[in-house]
Amino acid sequence: TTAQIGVTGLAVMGRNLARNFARNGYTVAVHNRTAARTRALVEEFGDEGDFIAAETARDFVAALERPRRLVVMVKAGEPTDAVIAEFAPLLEPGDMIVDGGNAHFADTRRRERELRESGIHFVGTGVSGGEEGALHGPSIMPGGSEESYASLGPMLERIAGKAADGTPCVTHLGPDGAGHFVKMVHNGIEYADMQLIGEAYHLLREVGGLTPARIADVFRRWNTGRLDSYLIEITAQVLSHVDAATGEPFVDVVLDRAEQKGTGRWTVQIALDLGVPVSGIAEAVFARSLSGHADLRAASRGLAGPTPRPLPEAEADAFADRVEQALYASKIVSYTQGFHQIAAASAEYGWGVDAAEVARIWRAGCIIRAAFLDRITAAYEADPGLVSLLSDAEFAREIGRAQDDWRAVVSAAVAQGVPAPGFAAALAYYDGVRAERLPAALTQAQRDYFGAHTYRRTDREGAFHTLWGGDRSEVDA
Ligand code: NBP
Repeated sequence: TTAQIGVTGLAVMGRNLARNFARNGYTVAVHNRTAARTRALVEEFGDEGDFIAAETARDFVAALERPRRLVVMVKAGEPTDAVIAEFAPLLEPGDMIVDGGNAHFADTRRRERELRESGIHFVGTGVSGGEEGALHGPSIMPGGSEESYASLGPMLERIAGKAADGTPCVTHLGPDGAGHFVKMVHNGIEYADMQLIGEAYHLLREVGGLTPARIADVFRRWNTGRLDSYLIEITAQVLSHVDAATGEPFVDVVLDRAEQKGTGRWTVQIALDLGVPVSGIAEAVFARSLSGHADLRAASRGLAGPTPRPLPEAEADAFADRVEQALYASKIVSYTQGFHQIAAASAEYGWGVDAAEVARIWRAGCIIRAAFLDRITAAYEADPGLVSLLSDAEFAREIGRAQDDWRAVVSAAVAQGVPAPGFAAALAYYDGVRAERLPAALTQAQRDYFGAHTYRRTDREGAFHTLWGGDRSEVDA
């Protein structure tokens, strides 16, 4: 027998992805650098489907039907290059290497280019949803050639998560690094979503005066409305959990230092290179960073500031409603920024990424899955050339209705000394993009003053320079 697909790298993600393929009726060749993992998979889960265990790279490749489809699920970075170096010499033109790890899209572009010479399709593929998603149906974000998708697409559609309307959460996003880029921005948006939820919780607690259990109820209520999403749902679960050892709310016994693996940071680094303002994602990355600086925080703890005074009990519900508005409006801004970044990269690299499709495949299987994504798909389907999500009439109307409460919540945060960088940055972005005039005029004039960087005028074409050190007359630049 031959396998229709092979998976090498059988840690949590690869193992569950292999099981997912097998449970969907495919014969799956499995391989891992350390053969014990391969044997363990077949021993534990062999009855779930047809596996072919391969101990060597040669046996693994020999087990695959042609053209070969080989999924690599190893630690991103050097291990991926090591695995490619090991397998590429054993492959033939037309074969496909699917990298399902969290690779940097620039690495994916390089690997795709290098392998293209030997006729091997390198398919950088984002996989979201963690280990549960990998097993039960992840959101899958493949890049690579059209030809590779023609071969892989039907299999990926079988194993992908399914949205409420039954459509699989996978699509061909574009050539080379498009899939890994979209996965990276997905993770950046995930950082922003989590930060905004964190700020909502913090404000409900410090300003609203609510207990974690009461806040869990608020999130549960929100989850029945327009904020309906996986992250809101798990937030309610976490907030209602009580620590067995101490009897305290679980959230109070967890050390308040958030870690990160790097995709959020990449999103911001690349946004800086592309010149796209992703301030919400950036604030989320920096907020995690700040939380981790124990010495800085210890040294700053005595600094002056207001002590939050919780609102009277009778006002708590109304405050929670305002926080919902602030959270929703800020969330629209994060997605606006993330989709801007995808559009900018798509233009830069000629990917042709379809924004409506991106929102569509994030509706199930992944961490940011949310009812809200249907709305984004609808917005881009109605106008594929939409410059900004904020210019969609529906979103503009909703954010317009939210803005008074949004401002009130940011004001309360500032007045009471509760940090809300995500809410505040999102509001500043909103006010920035809608402003008739920005102080950038002054910035540009300063640049002309100290560096003769020139400026353009509002009243006529051309570039100009003022002789600041001389008679201050204006000259054509
Ligand atoms: P890890 O990222 O922990 O990687 C472990 C796997 O890499 C093992 O199979 C290991 O083999 C293999 N490996 C390493 Br390390 N170095 C190797 C080398 N030089 N040659 C061959 N194999 C090597 O596994 P994971 O958490 O399952 O994640 C797999 C990929 O999926 C990563 O890129 C990750 O970023 C991505 N991802 C993870 C999640 C998640 O929730 N965990 C979600 C989405 C994407 P060994 O057994 O011989 O040591």
